[in-house]
Amino acid sequence: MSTTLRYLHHPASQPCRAAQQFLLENNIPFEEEIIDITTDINEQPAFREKYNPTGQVPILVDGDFVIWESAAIAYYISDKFNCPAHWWGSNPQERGHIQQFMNWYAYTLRLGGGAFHWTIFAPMIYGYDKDFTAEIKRGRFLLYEAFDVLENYWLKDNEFLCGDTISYPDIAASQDLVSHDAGRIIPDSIWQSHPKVKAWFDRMLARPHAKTVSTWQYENVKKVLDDGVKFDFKRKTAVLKGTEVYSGNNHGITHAGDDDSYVTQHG
Ligand SMILES: N[C@@H](CCC(=O)N[C@@H](CS)C(=O)NCC(=O)O)C(=O)O
Repeated sequence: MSTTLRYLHHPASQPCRAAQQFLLENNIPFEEEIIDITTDINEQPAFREKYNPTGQVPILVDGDFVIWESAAIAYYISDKFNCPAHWWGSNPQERGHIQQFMNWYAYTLRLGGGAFHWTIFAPMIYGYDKDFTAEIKRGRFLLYEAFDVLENYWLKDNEFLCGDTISYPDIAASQDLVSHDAGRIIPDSIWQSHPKVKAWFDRMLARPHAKTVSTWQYENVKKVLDDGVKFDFKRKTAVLKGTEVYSGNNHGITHAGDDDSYVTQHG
């Protein structure tokens, strides 16, 4: 008996858009369920127990099987539905290179996402009276450093990040840049000094499914920047924990990590 895949996600989220693009690129049927992460729905114990102890999206539900982490979702789909080998590599070198990218990316380009988070969403969550200059600066530093490595290593001799055919890293990384592009985080000077990254990003954005999953982000972030629209964040905790590069100034915000009782209790 086949079950319908359920995909729990939010379009403001880079990893959600990436795994969704992967599902669409491979014509995998699924039902989508938007989890509104501006509320605290995903912080509820029942949600965490049922789907993901971290409360994060995306999440894929396949019958009784639940899997979270965007890259793991794409890998599972690829394996289960025999997707073309170019997505995750067809020989040891290709597979190794793809894993190399995903590991590099998680601690560099992905963390640079903080530049977007602290510029666009953080004021709505924590207050417009707070100055996030230091966090934004740190995020931009990580982002621009990652641009250098993309330009001079990953895209040095090939059209796509891990070779001359598209692989999952291309989707993951280009969806990071979608957030920055929508948020106007990347100055013209950075695009101009990284022409290979620019050409690759334009190529990725031209894919029909890249547009499908990115439209919400471009339209809504434009409303924030041009019309001063503010989302009604009901939560007062992080939305993008993985990309919250921290400046050391807590602005009077209570972060779970600032409460040392856990460490004190557990030694
Ligand atoms: N490494 C995870 C990151 C997932 C993630 O950061 N999700 C964020 C949105 S971008 C989220 O669900 N935030 C809500 C929360 O942390 O409560 C992945 O690739 O799936």
